[in-house]
Amino acid sequence: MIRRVDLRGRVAAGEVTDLQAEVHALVPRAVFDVEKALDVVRPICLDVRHRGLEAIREYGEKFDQVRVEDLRVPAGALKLALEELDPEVRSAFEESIRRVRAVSEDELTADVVSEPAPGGRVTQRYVPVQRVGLYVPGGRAPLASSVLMNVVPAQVAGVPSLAVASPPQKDFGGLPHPTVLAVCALLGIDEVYAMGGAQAIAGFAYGFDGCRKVNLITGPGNIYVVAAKRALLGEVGIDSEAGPTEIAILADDTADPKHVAADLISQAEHDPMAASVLVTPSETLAAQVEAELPVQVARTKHADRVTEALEGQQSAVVLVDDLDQGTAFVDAYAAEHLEIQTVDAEERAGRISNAGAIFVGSWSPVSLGDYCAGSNHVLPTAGCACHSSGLSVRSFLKAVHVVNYTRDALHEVAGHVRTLAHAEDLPAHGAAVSARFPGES
Ligand code: HSO
Ligand code: ZN
Repeated sequence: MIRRVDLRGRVAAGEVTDLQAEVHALVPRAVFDVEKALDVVRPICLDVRHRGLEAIREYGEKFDQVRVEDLRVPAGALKLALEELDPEVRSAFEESIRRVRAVSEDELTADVVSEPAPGGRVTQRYVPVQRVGLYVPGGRAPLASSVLMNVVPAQVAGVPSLAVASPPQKDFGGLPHPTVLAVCALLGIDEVYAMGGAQAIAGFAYGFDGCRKVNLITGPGNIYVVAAKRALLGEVGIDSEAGPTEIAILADDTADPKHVAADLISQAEHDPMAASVLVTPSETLAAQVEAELPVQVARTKHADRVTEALEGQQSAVVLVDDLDQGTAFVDAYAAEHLEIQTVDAEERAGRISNAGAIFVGSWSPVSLGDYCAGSNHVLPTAGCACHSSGLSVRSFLKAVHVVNYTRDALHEVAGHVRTLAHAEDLPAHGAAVSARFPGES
C-alpha cells in the first residue's frame, strides 16, 4: 500500500551525486499548483478590492452555498457556541491553550541594546503587528485547534487588534462552525467574520465596510487561500504557505513498528495529498511497518483518504545505507513534521536544520504536537522549512532598530559617513552630517 524506495548502495556507487536533488526526485510532493490557482483568485481579489462587502457575500454564496448579509458574527452567537461546547472538549482546549501560552510566553524576547561605539546606541525593539487577520479553514469538521494555534501567540505578542475569518456553513445558518466560534469565545476574540476562501483573504487585505484592513494574515487554508495570500503579499504580510500536511519519520530497529505505522497514518488522515515518509536503514523495520500499515488502515475511520495518501507518489518507505545517510535525507526533504525514533534521537535531532517541527523519541508523536504539546501546529510545508519557520510569537512581532547617538559619537564617525556618501555619489547624505558641524569639512 506504500511504495518502497531503495537508496542503499547508490551513493557509494556514484550513481547519486546530489542527494538534495535526488531526495526531491525520489519522493516528490503531491502536485499543489499554487501558480494555477493564482489565475482563479486574482480576479476575486480585484473584485473584493473594488466592490468590498457585496463581492464577499456573492463569492460566499457561490463557493459556500450560503448568502450571509451580516458577515460579522454577533456576540450572542459566540457566547452561545461556548455554552454549548461539550465540557470535556472545552477542558481539552483549555489545556492546549495553557500549554501553547506557556511556550509562547517563554519565547518573548526582551529588547536588545547595543553600543557599537561610545555614545552610539542601537536598540532592537520588538513591536507587535497592530492588526492581524487569522484564517481558520471550514469544512465539515474544521480544525478548531488552529484557532488557538493562531490566536494564542498573537495575544502573547501583544497584538492589539485581532480578527478571525472562517467560512460560513450552510448547516449552521451561515455562521462558521460552532466549535470554531466556541474557541474564539474561549480566547476572548469578539471580532469574527463568516467569510472564507480567497474572498476572505482579500477582505482582510483591503478591508471592507465593517472591517478595517489588517497588516498581517496568518493561518492555513486550501489552495485558493494559499494563492490569495501569495497574490496579496505586499498589500499585507503573511505567514509561511501551508500546503498538504506531511510527516517524515527517521527510525531504526529500536522503533516500534506499530507506533511508526500509526504516526504515518495520523497525518495521512488529513488529506489524500498528505505525505507520509519513513526513512530507515533497517530492512526489518521497513518490512514490519509495511505489514502493519494495512492492518491499521483497515481499522481507521477515514481509511479511504488515508489509503489514497499512502499510495500516492508523495509517500514512501525509503531504505538508506545508515542513519547518517537517513539524517541527510530527511534534512534535505525538509518535512513539515519530522519524527526521530532512533537509539540516539535527541543527539540526531540536533543535527537537523530543515524541519517545521522535530518530534524526538518514542513519546513525542506528531498528533501530540497537533493538539497539546505546547508547540505550534501551523508549520511550513512543501520544503519551505528550509527557509521559513512555523507560527510563533515572533510571527507577530516586528523588530525595530532605534538609533540614538550623542553629538560626540556622531562627530567621531562623521568622516566615514561622508566618505561612503561620496563613494556612492550621494553627497547630500554626507551634507546632512556636515550640517551639524559647521566649519568642518
Ligand atoms: N497536522 C495539522 C494540524 C492539525 N492536526 C490540526 C489536527 N488538527 C498540520 O500541522
Ligand atoms: Zn494533524
